[in-house]
Amino acid sequence: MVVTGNRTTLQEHLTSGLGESGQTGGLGAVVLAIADGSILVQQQVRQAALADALGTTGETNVQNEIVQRLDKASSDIFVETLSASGQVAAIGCEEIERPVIVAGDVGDGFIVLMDPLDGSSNIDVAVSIGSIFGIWQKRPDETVNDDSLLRPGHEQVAAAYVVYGSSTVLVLATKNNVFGFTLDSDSGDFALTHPDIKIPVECPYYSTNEGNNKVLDEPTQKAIAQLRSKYSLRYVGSLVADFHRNLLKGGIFAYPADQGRKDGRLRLMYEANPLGYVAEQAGGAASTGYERIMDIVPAQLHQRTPLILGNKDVVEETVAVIQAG
Ligand code: FDP
Repeated sequence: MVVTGNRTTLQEHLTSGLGESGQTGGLGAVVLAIADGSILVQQQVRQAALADALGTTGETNVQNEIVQRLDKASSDIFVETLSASGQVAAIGCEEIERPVIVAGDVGDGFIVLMDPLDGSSNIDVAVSIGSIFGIWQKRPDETVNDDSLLRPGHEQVAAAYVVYGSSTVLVLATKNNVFGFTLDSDSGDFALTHPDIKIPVECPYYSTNEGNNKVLDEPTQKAIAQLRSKYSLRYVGSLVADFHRNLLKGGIFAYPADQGRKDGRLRLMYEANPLGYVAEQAGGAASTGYERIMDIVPAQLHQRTPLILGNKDVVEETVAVIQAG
Protein backbone atom coordinates (compact mmCIF):
# COMPACT_ATOMS: atom_id res chain seq x y z
CA MET A 1 0.00 0.00 0.00
CA VAL A 2 1.41 3.38 -0.99
CA VAL A 3 0.86 5.77 1.91
CA THR A 4 2.86 8.72 0.65
CA GLY A 5 -0.41 10.36 -0.53
CA ASN A 6 0.10 13.95 -1.49
CA ARG A 7 3.07 14.59 0.76
CA THR A 8 6.06 16.44 -0.66
CA THR A 9 8.71 13.99 -1.81
CA LEU A 10 12.40 14.50 -1.14
CA GLN A 11 12.90 15.10 -4.86
CA GLU A 12 10.23 17.84 -4.91
CA HIS A 13 11.68 19.39 -1.78
CA LEU A 14 15.14 19.52 -3.34
CA THR A 15 13.77 21.11 -6.51
CA SER A 16 11.88 23.88 -4.75
CA GLY A 17 12.86 24.05 -1.13
CA LEU A 18 16.59 24.46 -0.58
CA GLY A 19 15.55 27.88 0.69
CA GLU A 20 18.14 29.89 2.56
CA SER A 21 20.93 27.46 1.71
CA GLY A 22 21.63 29.38 -1.49
CA GLN A 23 22.21 25.97 -3.11
CA THR A 24 20.63 24.63 -6.25
CA GLY A 25 20.64 21.38 -8.19
CA GLY A 26 24.19 20.29 -7.40
CA LEU A 27 23.50 19.78 -3.72
CA GLY A 28 20.19 18.14 -4.63
CA ALA A 29 22.05 15.53 -6.71
CA VAL A 30 24.32 14.74 -3.75
CA VAL A 31 21.34 14.34 -1.40
CA LEU A 32 19.54 12.09 -3.91
CA ALA A 33 22.69 9.95 -4.16
CA ILE A 34 22.59 9.61 -0.35
CA ALA A 35 18.88 8.74 -0.49
CA ASP A 36 19.41 6.15 -3.24
CA GLY A 37 22.31 4.60 -1.35
CA SER A 38 20.35 4.51 1.88
CA ILE A 39 17.50 2.58 0.24
CA LEU A 40 20.01 -0.10 -0.80
CA VAL A 41 21.64 -0.09 2.63
CA GLN A 42 18.34 -0.39 4.48
CA GLN A 43 17.42 -3.37 2.27
CA GLN A 44 20.71 -5.04 3.20
CA VAL A 45 20.29 -4.19 6.88
CA ARG A 46 16.78 -5.67 6.97
CA GLN A 47 17.76 -8.83 5.06
CA ALA A 48 21.26 -9.38 6.39
CA ALA A 49 20.43 -12.29 8.67
CA LEU A 50 18.43 -14.01 5.93
CA ALA A 51 21.21 -13.48 3.41
CA ASP A 52 23.89 -14.69 5.85
CA ALA A 53 25.51 -11.26 5.58
CA LEU A 54 25.94 -10.56 9.30
CA GLY A 55 29.20 -10.85 11.19
CA THR A 56 32.67 -9.52 10.54
CA THR A 57 34.85 -9.41 7.46
CA GLY A 58 37.80 -10.57 9.56
CA GLU A 59 39.55 -7.23 8.96
CA THR A 60 40.12 -4.18 11.15
CA ASN A 61 39.66 -0.64 9.87
CA VAL A 62 41.95 2.38 10.16
CA GLN A 63 40.58 2.98 13.68
CA ASN A 64 41.66 -0.57 14.60
CA GLU A 65 38.03 -1.62 14.97
CA ILE A 66 36.60 -4.87 13.66
CA VAL A 67 34.87 -4.35 10.31
CA GLN A 68 31.36 -5.77 10.07
CA ARG A 69 30.32 -7.11 6.68
CA LEU A 70 27.51 -4.55 6.54
CA ASP A 71 30.00 -1.72 7.32
CA LYS A 72 31.94 -2.70 4.21
CA ALA A 73 28.83 -3.18 2.05
CA SER A 74 27.43 0.23 3.09
CA SER A 75 30.71 1.97 2.44
CA ASP A 76 30.88 0.45 -1.07
CA ILE A 77 27.26 1.42 -1.81
CA PHE A 78 27.63 5.08 -0.82
CA VAL A 79 31.01 5.47 -2.54
CA GLU A 80 29.33 4.21 -5.70
CA THR A 81 26.16 6.35 -5.55
CA LEU A 82 28.04 9.51 -4.52
CA SER A 83 30.71 9.02 -7.21
CA ALA A 84 27.99 8.47 -9.83
CA SER A 85 26.18 11.71 -8.87
CA GLY A 86 28.59 13.76 -10.99
CA GLN A 87 28.69 16.34 -8.18
CA VAL A 88 31.13 14.82 -5.69
CA ALA A 89 34.86 15.53 -5.98
CA ALA A 90 36.05 13.56 -2.95
CA ILE A 91 34.72 11.24 -0.26
CA GLY A 92 36.15 10.70 3.20
CA CYS A 93 34.87 7.56 4.89
CA GLU A 94 35.27 6.17 8.37
CA GLU A 95 36.00 2.75 6.89
CA ILE A 96 38.60 3.89 4.30
CA GLU A 97 42.06 5.08 5.28
CA ARG A 98 42.66 7.64 2.53
CA PRO A 99 40.10 9.89 0.81
CA VAL A 100 38.48 8.64 -2.38
CA ILE A 101 39.23 11.29 -5.01
CA VAL A 102 36.56 10.98 -7.70
CA ALA A 103 37.78 11.16 -11.29
CA GLY A 104 36.30 13.77 -13.63
CA ASP A 105 35.46 17.45 -13.48
CA VAL A 106 32.66 18.27 -11.04
CA GLY A 107 33.00 22.05 -11.35
CA ASP A 108 32.00 23.64 -8.05
CA GLY A 109 31.01 20.22 -6.72
CA PHE A 110 31.10 18.85 -3.21
CA ILE A 111 33.21 16.98 -0.69
CA VAL A 112 31.36 14.42 1.42
CA LEU A 113 32.57 12.89 4.67
CA MET A 114 30.59 9.91 5.92
CA ASP A 115 30.08 7.21 8.47
CA PRO A 116 28.31 4.74 6.16
CA LEU A 117 26.98 2.56 8.98
CA ASP A 118 26.98 3.99 12.48
CA GLY A 119 26.30 1.77 15.47
CA SER A 120 28.30 -1.31 14.47
CA SER A 121 27.72 -3.09 17.77
CA ASN A 122 23.96 -2.98 17.11
CA ILE A 123 24.06 -4.34 13.55
CA ASP A 124 23.67 -8.02 14.44
CA VAL A 125 20.90 -7.52 16.99
CA ALA A 126 18.15 -5.69 15.06
CA VAL A 127 18.65 -2.39 16.94
CA SER A 128 18.46 1.00 15.14
CA ILE A 129 21.59 2.01 13.26
CA GLY A 130 22.22 4.70 10.64
CA SER A 131 24.41 6.56 8.15
CA ILE A 132 25.84 10.07 8.62
CA PHE A 133 27.07 12.63 6.06
CA GLY A 134 28.76 16.04 6.24
CA ILE A 135 28.77 18.02 2.98
CA TRP A 136 31.24 20.78 2.08
CA GLN A 137 31.42 22.72 -1.19
CA LYS A 138 34.68 22.41 -3.06
CA ARG A 139 36.62 25.68 -3.15
CA PRO A 140 36.38 27.41 -6.55
CA ASP A 141 39.02 26.12 -8.99
CA GLU A 142 40.52 23.86 -6.33
CA THR A 143 42.27 20.70 -7.46
CA VAL A 144 41.14 18.35 -4.75
CA ASN A 145 43.74 16.40 -2.78
CA ASP A 146 43.82 14.67 0.63
CA ASP A 147 44.18 18.00 2.50
CA SER A 148 41.05 19.41 0.82
CA LEU A 149 38.98 17.31 3.23
CA LEU A 150 40.42 18.91 6.37
CA ARG A 151 37.83 21.67 6.71
CA PRO A 152 36.12 22.90 9.89
CA GLY A 153 32.50 21.97 10.52
CA HIS A 154 31.21 25.52 10.22
CA GLU A 155 32.09 25.41 6.50
CA GLN A 156 29.59 22.60 5.86
CA VAL A 157 26.82 23.61 3.45
CA ALA A 158 24.60 20.71 4.49
CA ALA A 159 24.55 17.57 6.58
CA ALA A 160 22.29 14.55 6.55
CA TYR A 161 21.72 11.29 8.34
CA VAL A 162 19.53 8.27 7.83
CA VAL A 163 18.16 6.13 10.68
CA TYR A 164 17.35 2.49 9.91
CA GLY A 165 14.86 1.90 12.70
CA SER A 166 11.24 0.86 12.88
CA SER A 167 11.02 3.15 9.85
CA THR A 168 13.78 4.56 7.66
CA VAL A 169 14.07 8.32 8.13
CA LEU A 170 16.37 10.71 6.28
CA VAL A 171 17.05 14.06 7.97
CA LEU A 172 18.56 16.86 5.89
CA ALA A 173 19.95 20.09 7.34
CA THR A 174 20.87 23.17 5.34
CA LYS A 175 21.36 26.67 6.74
CA ASN A 176 18.61 27.26 9.36
CA ASN A 177 16.50 24.42 7.95
CA VAL A 178 16.11 20.83 9.11
CA PHE A 179 13.60 18.52 7.42
CA GLY A 180 12.84 14.84 7.97
CA PHE A 181 11.62 12.41 5.29
CA THR A 182 10.29 8.89 5.87
CA LEU A 183 10.84 6.13 3.31
CA ASP A 184 7.65 4.70 1.86
CA SER A 185 9.05 1.27 1.12
CA ASP A 186 6.24 0.51 -1.34
CA SER A 187 6.70 3.53 -3.58
CA GLY A 188 10.44 3.86 -2.88
CA ASP A 189 9.99 7.59 -2.18
CA PHE A 190 11.15 9.54 0.81
CA ALA A 191 8.19 11.73 1.80
CA LEU A 192 8.24 14.80 4.01
CA THR A 193 7.01 13.82 7.48
CA HIS A 194 8.97 16.17 9.75
CA PRO A 195 8.90 19.73 8.38
CA ASP A 196 11.05 22.42 9.96
CA ILE A 197 12.51 20.44 12.87
CA LYS A 198 13.54 22.45 15.94
CA ILE A 199 14.87 20.80 19.10
CA PRO A 200 12.11 21.16 21.72
CA VAL A 201 12.89 23.59 24.52
CA GLU A 202 12.06 20.93 27.12
CA CYS A 203 14.87 18.40 27.60
CA PRO A 204 13.47 15.15 29.03
CA TYR A 205 16.45 12.90 28.22
CA TYR A 206 20.20 12.51 28.58
CA SER A 207 22.13 9.85 26.68
CA THR A 208 25.53 8.68 27.81
CA ASN A 209 27.37 5.44 28.51
CA GLU A 210 26.94 5.34 32.30
CA GLY A 211 29.38 2.42 32.44
CA ASN A 212 32.17 4.89 31.71
CA ASN A 213 31.45 7.03 34.78
CA LYS A 214 34.32 5.57 36.79
CA VAL A 215 36.90 6.60 34.17
CA LEU A 216 35.71 10.21 33.79
CA ASP A 217 37.66 13.04 35.40
CA GLU A 218 36.03 14.71 38.38
CA PRO A 219 34.54 17.76 36.61
CA THR A 220 32.99 15.53 33.95
CA GLN A 221 31.60 13.19 36.63
CA LYS A 222 29.96 16.26 38.22
CA ALA A 223 28.48 17.28 34.87
CA ILE A 224 27.05 13.79 34.27
CA ALA A 225 25.73 13.68 37.85
CA GLN A 226 23.88 16.92 37.15
CA LEU A 227 22.29 15.40 34.03
CA ARG A 228 21.42 12.25 35.99
CA SER A 229 19.70 14.28 38.70
CA LYS A 230 17.53 16.21 36.23
CA TYR A 231 16.75 14.00 33.25
CA SER A 232 15.75 10.46 32.28
CA LEU A 233 18.42 8.18 30.77
CA ARG A 234 17.95 6.88 27.21
CA TYR A 235 20.98 5.20 25.57
CA VAL A 236 20.66 3.08 22.44
CA GLY A 237 24.42 2.96 21.82
CA SER A 238 24.03 4.01 18.16
CA LEU A 239 24.86 7.71 18.04
CA VAL A 240 22.55 8.39 15.12
CA ALA A 241 19.56 6.78 16.88
CA ASP A 242 20.25 8.52 20.18
CA PHE A 243 20.67 11.84 18.38
CA HIS A 244 17.50 11.39 16.33
CA ARG A 245 15.39 10.78 19.44
CA ASN A 246 16.94 13.78 21.21
CA LEU A 247 16.41 16.00 18.16
CA LEU A 248 12.70 15.18 17.98
CA LYS A 249 11.91 14.83 21.70
CA GLY A 250 14.54 17.05 23.32
CA GLY A 251 17.68 15.70 24.93
CA ILE A 252 21.43 15.79 25.27
CA PHE A 253 24.02 13.21 24.18
CA ALA A 254 27.41 13.10 25.90
CA TYR A 255 30.47 11.04 24.99
CA PRO A 256 33.13 12.97 26.87
CA ALA A 257 36.87 12.35 27.06
CA ASP A 258 37.92 9.87 29.76
CA GLN A 259 41.14 8.67 31.38
CA GLY A 260 41.87 6.17 28.62
CA ARG A 261 40.52 8.27 25.74
CA LYS A 262 41.80 11.81 26.11
CA ASP A 263 40.47 12.65 22.63
CA GLY A 264 37.10 11.01 23.22
CA ARG A 265 35.71 8.10 21.23
CA LEU A 266 33.67 9.54 18.37
CA ARG A 267 35.00 10.85 15.07
CA LEU A 268 35.08 14.54 14.39
CA MET A 269 34.66 14.41 10.62
CA TYR A 270 32.10 11.62 10.27
CA GLU A 271 29.96 11.98 13.40
CA ALA A 272 30.49 15.15 15.45
CA ASN A 273 30.67 17.68 12.60
CA PRO A 274 27.62 16.48 10.64
CA LEU A 275 25.39 15.93 13.69
CA GLY A 276 26.69 19.13 15.29
CA TYR A 277 25.68 20.98 12.14
CA VAL A 278 22.19 19.41 12.19
CA ALA A 279 21.83 20.30 15.89
CA GLU A 280 22.85 23.91 15.36
CA GLN A 281 20.47 24.41 12.43
CA ALA A 282 17.67 23.03 14.65
CA GLY A 283 18.52 25.44 17.47
CA GLY A 284 20.82 23.12 19.42
CA ALA A 285 24.54 23.06 20.14
CA ALA A 286 27.62 20.82 19.96
CA SER A 287 30.74 21.14 22.11
CA THR A 288 33.82 19.19 23.13
CA GLY A 289 33.31 20.50 26.67
CA TYR A 290 35.80 23.28 25.98
CA GLU A 291 35.21 24.32 22.36
CA ARG A 292 32.41 24.53 19.81
CA ILE A 293 32.69 21.42 17.60
CA MET A 294 32.13 23.49 14.43
CA ASP A 295 35.23 25.61 15.18
CA ILE A 296 37.73 22.74 15.35
CA VAL A 297 40.28 22.93 12.53
CA PRO A 298 40.93 19.25 11.81
CA ALA A 299 44.50 17.96 11.76
CA GLN A 300 43.64 14.44 10.59
CA LEU A 301 40.80 12.85 8.70
CA HIS A 302 40.10 10.15 11.27
CA GLN A 303 40.61 12.22 14.43
CA ARG A 304 38.41 11.70 17.44
CA THR A 305 36.68 14.23 19.65
CA PRO A 306 34.73 14.40 22.89
CA LEU A 307 31.11 15.29 22.08
CA ILE A 308 28.32 16.97 24.02
CA LEU A 309 25.37 17.45 21.70
CA GLY A 310 21.74 18.51 21.86
CA ASN A 311 19.58 21.15 23.58
CA LYS A 312 21.54 24.39 23.59
CA ASP A 313 20.77 25.40 27.19
CA VAL A 314 21.61 21.98 28.54
CA VAL A 315 24.83 21.72 26.49
CA GLU A 316 25.83 25.13 27.89
CA GLU A 317 24.99 24.12 31.48
CA THR A 318 26.95 20.88 31.10
CA VAL A 319 29.97 22.58 29.58
CA ALA A 320 29.91 25.19 32.37
CA VAL A 321 30.20 22.42 35.00
CA ILE A 322 33.09 20.76 33.13
CA GLN A 323 34.93 24.06 32.74
CA ALA A 324 34.39 25.05 36.39
CA GLY A 325 36.72 22.11 37.21
P1 FDP B 1 29.73 1.77 17.30
O1 FDP B 1 31.10 1.65 17.87
O2 FDP B 1 28.83 0.63 17.68
O3 FDP B 1 29.74 2.06 15.82
O4 FDP B 1 30.44 5.26 16.22
C1 FDP B 1 30.74 4.78 17.42
C2 FDP B 1 29.57 4.30 18.24
O5 FDP B 1 29.02 3.06 17.95
C3 FDP B 1 28.37 5.27 18.30
O6 FDP B 1 27.42 5.06 17.32
C4 FDP B 1 27.84 5.06 19.68
O7 FDP B 1 27.19 6.17 20.22
C5 FDP B 1 29.09 4.72 20.47
O8 FDP B 1 30.06 4.26 19.55
C6 FDP B 1 28.85 3.66 21.48
O9 FDP B 1 29.98 3.51 22.24
P2 FDP B 1 29.98 2.65 23.59
O10 FDP B 1 29.74 1.25 23.20
O11 FDP B 1 31.36 2.87 24.16
O12 FDP B 1 28.91 3.21 24.48
